[in-house]
Amino acid sequence: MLIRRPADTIPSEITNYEVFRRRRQLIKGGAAAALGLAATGLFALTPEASAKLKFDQLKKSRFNAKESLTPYKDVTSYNNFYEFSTDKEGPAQLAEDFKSRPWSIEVAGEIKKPKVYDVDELIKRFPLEERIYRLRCVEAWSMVVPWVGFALGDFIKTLEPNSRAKYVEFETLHDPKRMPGQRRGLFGSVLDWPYREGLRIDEAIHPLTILAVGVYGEELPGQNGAPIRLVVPWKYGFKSIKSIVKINFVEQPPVNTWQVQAPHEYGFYANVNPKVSHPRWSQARERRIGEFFKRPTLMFNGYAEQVAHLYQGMDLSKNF
Ligand SMILES: Nc1nc2c(c(=O)[nH]1)N[C@H]1C(S)=C(S)[C@@H](COP(=O)(O)O)O[C@H]1N2
Ligand SMILES: [Mo]
Repeated sequence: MLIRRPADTIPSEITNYEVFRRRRQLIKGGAAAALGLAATGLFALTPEASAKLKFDQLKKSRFNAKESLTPYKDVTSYNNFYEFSTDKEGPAQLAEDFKSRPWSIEVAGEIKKPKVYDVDELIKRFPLEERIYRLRCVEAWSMVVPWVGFALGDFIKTLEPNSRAKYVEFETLHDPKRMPGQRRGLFGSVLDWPYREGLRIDEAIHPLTILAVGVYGEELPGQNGAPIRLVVPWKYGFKSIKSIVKINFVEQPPVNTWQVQAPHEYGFYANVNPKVSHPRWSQARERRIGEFFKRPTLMFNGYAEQVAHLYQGMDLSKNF
């Protein structure tokens, strides 16, 4: 398979991610001041040592949405993350102390060299970009989020998928000790864990599809899917799986968690489509968080120009 590097990625560019990591370890360990390292000028310590670490030198993307950003407060306190809680405010509270290091990601299946990656080893290989995307939840609310991440396609290219790699399957961490929403309750489990998602390989390598590691220039908070999550902006939010531990290249279409849960309501494609209603509500309009009046939902969430060709000839009401 021939996978070309998207035109907006400059290969010579390297991230300052290693500097970032070193700084993070020092701050987290509280060692910087004690060792007097701040004076070396290698890094700058923020006054609040507990603050999230910041990425800098981010590349701007040609895909950035030109709309007002949803405030940081809303992006990080109005969440869907059933591993922690089924209400919107729960994840921010319950994921506050979520430990996202050390973290490994198993990459397996129809590729040349299956391998287990340390998340930081992975992140430092790619130039990080800011990607300002609309996020449209299937529940008919939306946000505009400035993610930090890199194109999934750039990573996939290095893995050398073979001709049987037709789909990519993703899995979230399954660890009920760290994710209270995964513990069994009186009525059993909320979802069939681990949370799973999948993309067709051409969707996975599309330049809009990213692995996000940050938001608002800072590392991802637990509730947004630390340390690494998928973002597919033309699909309903549930496709953008959080806290990924496994990426698997397969020949057969994978089943995703919400499809298993309610097959007549949630399909594999989940492309944002104002003309195809959810069985229980219309998808024609949405509530942008922070706005009073509803706004019309755009075909493919406003990314039709970039992605419509992927679905040419398909009946999108059947392939919902
Ligand atoms: N593992 C996992 N990933 C998930 C979810 C989840 O419950 N578990 N919720 C999804 C849904 S429905 C949405 S709308 C987005 C929300 O992402 P955000 O909370 O970062 O805005 O995450 C998606 N990814
Ligand atoms: Mo969602």
